[in-house]
Amino acid sequence: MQTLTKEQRRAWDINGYIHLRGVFDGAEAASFCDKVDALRAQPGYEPTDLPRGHYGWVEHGNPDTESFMDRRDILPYDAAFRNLIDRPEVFDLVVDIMGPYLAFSMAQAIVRASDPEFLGYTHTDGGEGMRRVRVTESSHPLAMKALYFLTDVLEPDSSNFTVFPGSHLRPFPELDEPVITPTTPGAVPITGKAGDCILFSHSLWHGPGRNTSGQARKTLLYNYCQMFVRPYDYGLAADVVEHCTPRQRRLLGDLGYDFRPGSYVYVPEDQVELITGPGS
Ligand SMILES: O=C(O)CCC(=O)C(=O)O
Repeated sequence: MQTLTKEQRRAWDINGYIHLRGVFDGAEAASFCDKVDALRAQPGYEPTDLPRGHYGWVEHGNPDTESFMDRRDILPYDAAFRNLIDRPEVFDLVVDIMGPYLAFSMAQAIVRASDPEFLGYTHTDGGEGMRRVRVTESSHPLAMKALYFLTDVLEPDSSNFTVFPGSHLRPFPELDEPVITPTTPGAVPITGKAGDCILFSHSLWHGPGRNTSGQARKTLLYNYCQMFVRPYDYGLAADVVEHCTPRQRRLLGDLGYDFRPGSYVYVPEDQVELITGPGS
């Protein structure tokens, strides 16, 4: 398997994120864009009037492909979404960062519309509990994401994915302190091309910035966690498992045997071989 270069490892350790360029070529990025647009005609999980962080079932999304969309649990919709979970160029690096005892925990497609009213927001991943957990520099993270740009983000104010480098390792303002926003000093609005991928730690403060560019930003987000962490899309991917390779099945929680006490905390004997093997 590939491993991080020295520069990538340094970027991960110090900044909490890595920018991979050209993971998809233009044609593949456009093809993923079409697949994301096609989700709108189908039922699925989107933010509804449920409390923050929860998703409700909708019969279809807004058909305007430039309007906001946040669709979760997207693996069942297309083999290309499924196969992205362990595509070697990125997955190898995820394994180098996370170690082999990992699971796939969330697949999401987001469209950030051009909308002067939306000012963006900044957060860590994993809800209220994980916000208060910061592992050390030399530790594997609890969770991380691969964010794929499907459209170019070449200028500021294009709903740039905005990060606070190094914030994954230090105390950062929490609930009782001023709210961190994409314009707080220290924010870095990332620019990149369709097909780039950003790997980032769950504890990095990050989020979308405002978008007055006239064009929506379209993104895929794939989340990985340590196997003992409960996945976001828990149980929802069961119907895709039958189409998956053994490695993909394992990443989606299929241990090869029924759940027994100790499962997921202690892993199957073939875990390392399966995760680091050829994958097919
Ligand atoms: O890309 C976005 O707009 C939001 C991404 C994000 O904040 C997240 O994945 O938690």
